Amino acid sequence: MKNAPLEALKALVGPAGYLDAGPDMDLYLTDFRRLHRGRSPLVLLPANTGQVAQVVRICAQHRIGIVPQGGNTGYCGGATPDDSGTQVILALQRLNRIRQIDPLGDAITVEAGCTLAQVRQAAESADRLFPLSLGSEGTCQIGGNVATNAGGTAVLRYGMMRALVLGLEVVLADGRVIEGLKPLRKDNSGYRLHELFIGSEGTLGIVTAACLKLFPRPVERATALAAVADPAAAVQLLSALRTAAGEQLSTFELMPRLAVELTSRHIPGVRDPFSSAYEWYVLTELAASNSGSGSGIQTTLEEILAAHATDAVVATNLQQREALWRMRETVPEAQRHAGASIKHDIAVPISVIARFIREAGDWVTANVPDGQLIAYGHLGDGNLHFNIQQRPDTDAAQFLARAPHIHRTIHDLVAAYGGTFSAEHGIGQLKLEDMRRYKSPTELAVMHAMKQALDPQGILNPGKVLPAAGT
Ligand code: FAD
Ligand code: 2HG
Ligand code: ZN
Repeated sequence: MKNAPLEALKALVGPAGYLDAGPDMDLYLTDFRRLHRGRSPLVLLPANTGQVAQVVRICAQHRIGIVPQGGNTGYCGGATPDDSGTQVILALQRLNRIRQIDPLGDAITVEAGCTLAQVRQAAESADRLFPLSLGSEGTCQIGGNVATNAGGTAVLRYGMMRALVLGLEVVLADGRVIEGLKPLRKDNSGYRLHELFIGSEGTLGIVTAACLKLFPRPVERATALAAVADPAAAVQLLSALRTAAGEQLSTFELMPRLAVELTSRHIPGVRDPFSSAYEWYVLTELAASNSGSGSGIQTTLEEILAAHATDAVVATNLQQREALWRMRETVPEAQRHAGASIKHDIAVPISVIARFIREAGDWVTANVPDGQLIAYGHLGDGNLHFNIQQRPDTDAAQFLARAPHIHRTIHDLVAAYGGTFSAEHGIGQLKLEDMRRYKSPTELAVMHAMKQALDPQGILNPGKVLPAAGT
């Protein structure tokens, strides 16, 4: 027998607007990391905000759970339905128009299903920069970037996605729409409502469009791969670069030797640019937006590296710069080629990060003989991907079976250092236990109150972000 609400949803979006069977549907049911798999009777592909609002209204009427999905590159299973087979997936990919570019006001208004690469390209065609920079930019979508408050490799200078949003258009859980796309730099007229939805992972509202900040395009860049003795030396280098270059310092990414080895082995075109092997490396970049200012960023970079790095390769042309960036951006891909990985997306205060890496690294060496530490990432933001890579010729299933114990130990240590168990990837369905363990009862109670106020029936991305109350 046909299910009347599902038939109403299909009639609403039309034949081009849904999938209810076939291999294409499978892509929506599993996350990028293949950690989660769910079931769903229907993937909805609405064509515009009006259709999204009507879909939500029908779902609200029948208490049908809705799982918003963007590019499905998220790391925590936030866009994957549960296995009840009752939740519908709401994919935003057809809302993919650039609505407006305002180079004079440095703002761009885009629909949620635009890919990040599309938005960066649109900004560039107006001689502006949209600075969010993620390895997944060709696939992830602006709605997903907003919903996860994405970070990446330019946070040091431009902030996370939250800092780049001027306003949002959001469909609420009852189908009403907040039309908040004003490109205002200042607006203290009551609560900044759009802020609520940034980082809420689809649990408070569905983002259908965003008004984003643009910046002048850098006209000069100086990029280097530096070798340093250890993470403490990397932090000293960071401090020296900040002092010398101020806000021109836009990237500071740490990589261990294993990252260089894995990318050189598994990624075509990547090679170690040094003739000697070093223990630790930093990819760093200074960028100047005003040519002829006498900024001399290349000279600044070379001088600081001469004083603070063991060795360094400074890119002298675009091709060399791209090769250095490729090494950093393909570390996750190289990790996949090399086998199983137990990942942590943590942040601790920069002043203690070197001590943290030593203590947590010693624990890994002593307790995970079949794993190798590959701690890399956004050192300039105090954010590390403290990952443990399965050693060659070991058993993946045995290695992964110990993941819960390893996560617990590392996250407890992070908490002792005053840090967080989720710096940029969010919570999704992966880190609900951590929410319960590390968030205070007061923090959780306020989050539940916000959820209750905005989605009293609990139909928006059920089972994500918030651990069930009282469990
Ligand atoms: P999805 O995975 O589709 O969804 C993520 C969450 O957002 C889900 O909870 C979903 O329900 C919700 N959501 C999606 N769209 C909407 C919407 N329109 N309205 C409401 N909720 C919505 N992340 C970083 O922060 N920094 C990095 O450096 C980084 N690098 C990456 C590199 C690679 C190679 C890969 C594969 C991923 C990387 N990521 C990184 C993770 C991921 O790309 C980001 O979290 C990204 O913001 C997710 O966007 P998406 O469109 O794929 O969202
Ligand atoms: C990155 O910074 C991403 O490359 C992915 O956030 C990190 O795979 C990871 O652990
Ligand atoms: Zn990252």
